[in-house]
Amino acid sequence: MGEAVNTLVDGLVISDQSGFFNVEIAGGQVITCRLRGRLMEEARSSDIATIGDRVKIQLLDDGTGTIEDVLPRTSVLSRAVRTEGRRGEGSPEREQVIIANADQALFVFAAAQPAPNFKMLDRFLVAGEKSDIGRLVIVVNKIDLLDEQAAHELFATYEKIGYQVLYTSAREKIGVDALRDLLKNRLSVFTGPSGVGKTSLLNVIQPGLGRVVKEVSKRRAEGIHTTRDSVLVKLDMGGYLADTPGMRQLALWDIEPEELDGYFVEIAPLVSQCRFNDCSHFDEPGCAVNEAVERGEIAESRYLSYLDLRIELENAYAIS
Ligand SMILES: Nc1nc2c(ncn2[C@@H]2O[C@H](COP(=O)(O)OP(=O)(O)OP(=O)(O)O)[C@@H](O)[C@H]2O)c(=O)[nH]1
Ligand SMILES: [Mg+2]
Ligand SMILES: [Zn+2]
Repeated sequence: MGEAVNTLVDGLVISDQSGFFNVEIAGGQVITCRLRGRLMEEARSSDIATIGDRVKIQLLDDGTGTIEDVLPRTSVLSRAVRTEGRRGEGSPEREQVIIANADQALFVFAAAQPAPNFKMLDRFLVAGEKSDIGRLVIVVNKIDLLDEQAAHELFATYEKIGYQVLYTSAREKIGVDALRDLLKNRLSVFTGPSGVGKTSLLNVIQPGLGRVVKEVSKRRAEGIHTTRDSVLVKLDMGGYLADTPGMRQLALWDIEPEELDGYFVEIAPLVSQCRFNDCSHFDEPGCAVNEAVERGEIAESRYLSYLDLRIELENAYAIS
């Protein structure tokens, strides 16, 4: 450990790996830091500092630093993960922050190989709506594998409810300019299942990075989790883009069953029209959501996602 130089420097966390944080400071220099002891204690139950965090660091004379302070976050995209901790100690779940302070989240799915899992997409959208991130975009990659019409039909439900859907191919370089326009000068994150082409898209947007991608295994089209650690990449054109490891599961964090309807953008505006103000939209009489589903104004698949998640949250609530 070096001696402290007594001034705090502002920085941005660009990677975090088992307790070591790479922090970019003014001028682009990257300093490897550890958390100050007091923060380390807090870090047991949540990611106290993670990619996207604005921090104050103390520079040490050996070229490393310590994170002294983490500034309040403007947005937090997170999920619940099981703690590996000892039984009977603490909570069975902890918050895993996917990214802090993002201006924009891009949920990347493949048009095919692997086929899109819409239940999973609906989970990401709920987490996104909860996160306070200003803009959520759905990226449909690998459109070279499907004809355009078919790809658009697959995601029509999401365009209809107002989400921006971008169709891309990292392989054929389709949609890359539109993607660059979106990413320029913003702090964005790529997240989604494994093997959909997140890293491939990043490599196309910023050639020369050489981030590793691997073939999706033929037998199990779900992919093999090539990217293991999240990293926030500084884009030459301006802005930052986080490449994150593909997710097999996304458990919702810190969402009460009663607030779930607010995170389904097409359900939220109807809630005040239900007869009962605590309507769960299962089968209560006078439910405006049910009526909209029956009239075909709300997609059945989205309503079923709502019901599944609501049951999941009620169950989680009952045991905690
Ligand atoms: N046909 C086609 N294949 C693609 C495209 N983009 C990526 N791939 C292939 O899909 C596989 C997975 O790509 P990755 O970029 O590693 O996917 P990822 O989403 O980063 O996966 P994880 O890091 O595991 O989360 C690789 O074999 C890529 O070559 C595309 O647009 N079209
Ligand atoms: Mg990857
Ligand atoms: Zn209702």
